[in-house]
Amino acid sequence: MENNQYPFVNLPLPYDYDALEPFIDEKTMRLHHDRHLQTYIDNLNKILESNDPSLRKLSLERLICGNFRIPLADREAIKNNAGGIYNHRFFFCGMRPDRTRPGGSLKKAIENTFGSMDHFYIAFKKAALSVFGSGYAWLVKRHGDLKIIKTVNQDTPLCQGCCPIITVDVWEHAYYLKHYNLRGDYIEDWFKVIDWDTAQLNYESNKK
Ligand code: MN3
Repeated sequence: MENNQYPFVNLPLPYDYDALEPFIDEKTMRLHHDRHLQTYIDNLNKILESNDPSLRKLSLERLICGNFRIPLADREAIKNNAGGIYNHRFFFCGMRPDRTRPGGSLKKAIENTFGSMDHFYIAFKKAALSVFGSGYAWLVKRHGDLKIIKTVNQDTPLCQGCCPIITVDVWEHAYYLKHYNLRGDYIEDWFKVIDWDTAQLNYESNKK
């Protein structure tokens, strides 16, 4: 991942703000990327600036999963803000406007694990709907097996030995302007902008 160390910067989206219309609206994408993600970046930089300089050499993953050099008092804030950066980048880069289709070894693995693509979508939607409060639903690979998991707030699957493949942000700020309280409708729309090519690369690169 680019820009994996202090100073963290807000990398531009790999598509225009309005590119995911009509599924994800432009205003949501602007606020989500330019304000929500920016805040995590600013907060993390600020915490690192006021800490031991050696922390500035740690990768985003190390900051999330912990390191003996991180002072106890800052551990939670560092984990949350670094997680906010990691999760948002992963989520934004996992979508694209020109519709891709599941294929290759990932599609086969999904069909083997869940029975069919349709069964996978049903199970994924159910998991994403059942995230209580704010968090994410993920398709991950763990010990070679595919699994759908949920994380709360800005926790990530990284420290649980999981390799993330796709994720959906189900914090209300990700959908409220367009879908109001209808998280299920948002998830259905998000299905249409999943970047399955990137998902396949994630699946292959994480192969153990
Ligand atoms: Mn978000």
